[in-house]
This record gives sequence, structure tokens and C-alpha cells, in this order.
Amino acid sequence: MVAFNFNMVAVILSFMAIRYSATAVQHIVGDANGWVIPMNRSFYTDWASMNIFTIGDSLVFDFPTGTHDVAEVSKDDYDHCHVSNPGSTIKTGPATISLTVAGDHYYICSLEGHCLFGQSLAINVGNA
Ligand SMILES: [Cu+2]
Repeated sequence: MVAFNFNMVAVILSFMAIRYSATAVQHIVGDANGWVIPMNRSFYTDWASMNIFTIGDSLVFDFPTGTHDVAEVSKDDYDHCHVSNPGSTIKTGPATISLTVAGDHYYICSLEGHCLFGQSLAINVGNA
């Protein structure tokens, strides 16, 4: 009986693992364009509007190290293309960020001028 119960637990856990991996989405920010200074300033806003972000998903900011970086910032920083907490900036690309907290999240490139030309992303993460 004990062995049977352990097997049932293993089956249930493996089903949960399959469900989880099937629903967690890895979003390549900007798709094939990657994380760049976009051709137009609404590019990443448009990209975000075509995606649904859920807890457990991740963002991949694809850029060659040294060309860009990515910092998660406050809405105020996002609106002003400013990074109040530079210590959290990720300078190595590609950068994968797990979405573990529901709500609004803001990301910008901290390199001079890049955010002003549209290299910024605002998303809303929903509960799984
Ligand atoms: Cu940049």
C-alpha cells in the first residue's frame, strides 16, 4: 500500500510539472528585434500589448553585452528615463528575468539616450 501511494504522488507531481512547464512562457522581448533602440518609440508598447504576462513566465532581453543593459525601475523612473537604483542594472546579455510578482513592471535601458528613443518596456503581470 505504501509503495502504491508513493507512485500516485509521483504521478500527480509529474502531471503538475508538465502543466507548469506547458503554461510558463518565455517572452523574447521585441521578438526577433531583441532589446534595441527601436525604429519607433511605441515599438515595445506595441509588443507588450500583443503578449499576456503571467506569474511564472520570464522575459528574455536579448542584447550583446556592452551594447545595452536592462534595469527594472519604478513607474516614475520609466516615465523620466531615469534609473534611481543603478546597482540592480543587468549589464550582461541576454538577460532573463523571471516574473514572480503580479502587477505593473517597468524596464529601461540605462545607456544615454536609449530610453528616450523608446528602449523601455512596461508590462502588467497577472496571476497564474
Ligand atoms: Cu540600450
